[in-house]
Amino acid sequence: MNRPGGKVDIVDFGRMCTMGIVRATEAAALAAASFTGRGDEMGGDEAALGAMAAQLQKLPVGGKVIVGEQGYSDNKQLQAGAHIGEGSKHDADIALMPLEGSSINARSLSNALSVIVIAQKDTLLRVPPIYMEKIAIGPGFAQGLVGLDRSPKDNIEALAKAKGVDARDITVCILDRSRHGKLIEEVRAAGAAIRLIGDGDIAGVIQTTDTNETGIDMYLGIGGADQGILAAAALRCAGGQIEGRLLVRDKEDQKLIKKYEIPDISKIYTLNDMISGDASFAATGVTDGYLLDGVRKAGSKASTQSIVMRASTGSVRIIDTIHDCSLSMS
Ligand code: VTB
Repeated sequence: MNRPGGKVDIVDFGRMCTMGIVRATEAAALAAASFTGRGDEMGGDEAALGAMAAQLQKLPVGGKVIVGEQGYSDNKQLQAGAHIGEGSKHDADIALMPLEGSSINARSLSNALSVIVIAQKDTLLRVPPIYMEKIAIGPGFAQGLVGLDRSPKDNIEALAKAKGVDARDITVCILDRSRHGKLIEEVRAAGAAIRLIGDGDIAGVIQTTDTNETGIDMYLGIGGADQGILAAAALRCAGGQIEGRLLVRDKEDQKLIKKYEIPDISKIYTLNDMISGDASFAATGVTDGYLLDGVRKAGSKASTQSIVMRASTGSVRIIDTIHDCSLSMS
């Protein structure tokens, strides 16, 4: 941060903070892993939050949390609006989820992750903690090939045509929720297969970027708005398209829409609306998933697997780390 002019430019913060954000997702994943399979969602959340916060205080820039913890914890260090890092100014925007998929982790199911995004200042969309309808596909397709203004059938057919396959060859990832009953019927009627997931729509969206490996072509459905921003940041780095539309269900949601000064609730947000500049995205597996292996522990040693991607350079690193848990993390 002590550079001439005192400014952190786009390239700088990515280079400076790549390992810093991975250390923070690793620490959160290791802490959350102590609660894997123990039926204690809150315990996992709190442990991950504390561990991530401690690491993020050491980030060599000043970051403002734009998408953060939603206030259920007494630990306010990573709430939206909080300042993190060593720099005193607001150099970068931060979005984070110390434990995405706390119920997955509590039940020891797949795809629980710890996630952080560091983005250029004032480039992340601030969204209320409500639901967001989402559609996402991976890279290599014409912009606007699919969209929330079209039916699932139209979107599936458009993607199948662009891939030169039949609609039957398309697999759509959807959160397993009763609210998706009609969507599931429509997708099946269109001929596509569905992979239902219990939680973890950030991982679901990222899986569209590597269809050969994951078997997932498209992500559809309603999940958290915060997860939408983090998923958009992942696609900013890995390539791909996402659209999101906020969903107001009741008066509480309406109050939040006012509080967050959202002018048009029907607006369809594109990837650029959700994240308009450079970003780095880091995630560490807590439990095993399509994307990453989960934490493994053996005696005083533990291993983690992380992915860190930079939009400005297109680099994608998979980092396998051995941790000696008898020594404190620093
Ligand atoms: C999704 C899922 C998350 O919240 O965003 C979901 O990806 C949405 O809320 O892992 P509901 O659980 O109410 O459907 C999570 O499950 C995190 O809580």
